[in-house]
Amino acid sequence: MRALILVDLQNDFCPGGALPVPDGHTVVPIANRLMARFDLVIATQDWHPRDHGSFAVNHPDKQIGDVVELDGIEQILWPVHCVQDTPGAELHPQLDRSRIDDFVKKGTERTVDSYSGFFDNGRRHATGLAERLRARGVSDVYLCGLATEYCVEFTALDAADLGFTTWLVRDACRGIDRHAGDIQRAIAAMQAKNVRLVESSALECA
Ligand code: VGL
Ligand code: ZN
Repeated sequence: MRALILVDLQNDFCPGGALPVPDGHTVVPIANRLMARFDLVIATQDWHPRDHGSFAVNHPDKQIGDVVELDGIEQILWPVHCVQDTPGAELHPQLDRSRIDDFVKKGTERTVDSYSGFFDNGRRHATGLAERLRARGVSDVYLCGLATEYCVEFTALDAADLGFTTWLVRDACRGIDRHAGDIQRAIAAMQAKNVRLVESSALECA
């Protein structure tokens, strides 16, 4: 059984949003086509309280891009984004919600960030996604969405670690590349952990 996970296809990660991923919106039509090919589709949403510790504004004298320690974990400071119940946190309006079976909200705890759809960055709390996938008999997890080297990568590495056969739908992901090469490094890191690469075209004609 295969599941498609749509990672953070939210307004704030698309052009015009608070933390835009270059060309992030171009993933949406690909995701819409892919969903028809899967029995189970789950969408993750970054879902932060306004006082979240990953926001630079919540740290005096810190700037966006600075790195701090948050509850003992290294944390990049981001602009305010994906605040709960704001338009920026909504899924992209062109995403076909009717085909999404389930939603996972993450990053809800002020004191820790959660790039992965499975665990917070400290791996202290699980979201319940793994249990939901196992309950449905999922063996293979396919990932698409934003951003390649943060939430997609962390979700992929956890999926592989949890024993799912894990696939990155390469052309259905976009990254930030804060430092040139970040996206390529992320893809290599995923491959090193046995994450397989596939193109959406191969899934659409299968
Ligand atoms: C993300 C940075 C901060 C992501 C979320 O979805 O990749 N990146 N919060
Ligand atoms: Zn976030």
